[in-house]
Amino acid sequence: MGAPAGSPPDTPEMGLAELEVAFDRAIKQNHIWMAFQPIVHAKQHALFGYEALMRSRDPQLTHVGLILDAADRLERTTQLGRLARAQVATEFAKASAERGLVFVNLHVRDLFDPTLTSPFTGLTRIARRVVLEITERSSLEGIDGLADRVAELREIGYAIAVDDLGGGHARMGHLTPLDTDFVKLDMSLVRDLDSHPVKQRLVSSVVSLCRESGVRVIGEGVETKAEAEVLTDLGCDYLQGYLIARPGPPFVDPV
Ligand code: G
Ligand code: MN
Repeated sequence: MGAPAGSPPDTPEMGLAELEVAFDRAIKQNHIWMAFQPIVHAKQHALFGYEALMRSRDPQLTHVGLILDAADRLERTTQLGRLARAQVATEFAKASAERGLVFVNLHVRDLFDPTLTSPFTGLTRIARRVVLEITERSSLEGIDGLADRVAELREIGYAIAVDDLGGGHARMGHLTPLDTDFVKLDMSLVRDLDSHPVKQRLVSSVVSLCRESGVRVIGEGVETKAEAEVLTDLGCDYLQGYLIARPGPPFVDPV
């Protein structure tokens, strides 16, 4: 049997049974880990927080895309999301307050996962230091109970970010139906921003719309000084990207 159409070319052509063995091993042997990438204030470059990003050191499911595909095919994305959030909570519970906030990616289908609001999970306990990033790539429109659920999450202390704004299928005219604290500009908008007047105008209108409603803007995937400077001049609040630092292993705080 072949890989499903549209899969990345390096998807191993594994049947479900074989894939399940590989996926279980990756989880049991701690081959899935969380990297952290700093987010800094645009003007002073002082640390504001980190985005937690899933990584793989599995010999077979060698990168995070393969892990996510496997979880999808095996219908175990909920389990994978819970594992990632538990790992983030463990790392961040040990981190000093100077580490700031931790931004955690949340798939829309995990928005209603009861572990997010259960008082017994690690992430809930540190909710006041957590920003849940919900991607704008999959449509947020027409999800029943979305506004109530977001209100419930914020009540517990989580902040909310709309991720990847302006990337993929997102419709810019339609900012977002979410009541949000942060907006993360997709890196396709950030790339070569200094030489693209149209992108500059888009970023500038997103920034002013956000300002009006007290939403803070993060530029993602910043790779050059010129991109960082233009973002800062256009009023973007925070920066993240290889220019500042690549995602790295969990930090160790001196005790
Ligand atoms: O979908 P989301 O925006 O959460 O994805 C972030 C991804 O972008 C991560 O996989 C991260 O490793 C990657 N990334 C972070 N900074 C940069 C960057 O400056 N350039 C590029 N090309 N990718 C980046
Ligand atoms: Mn993200």
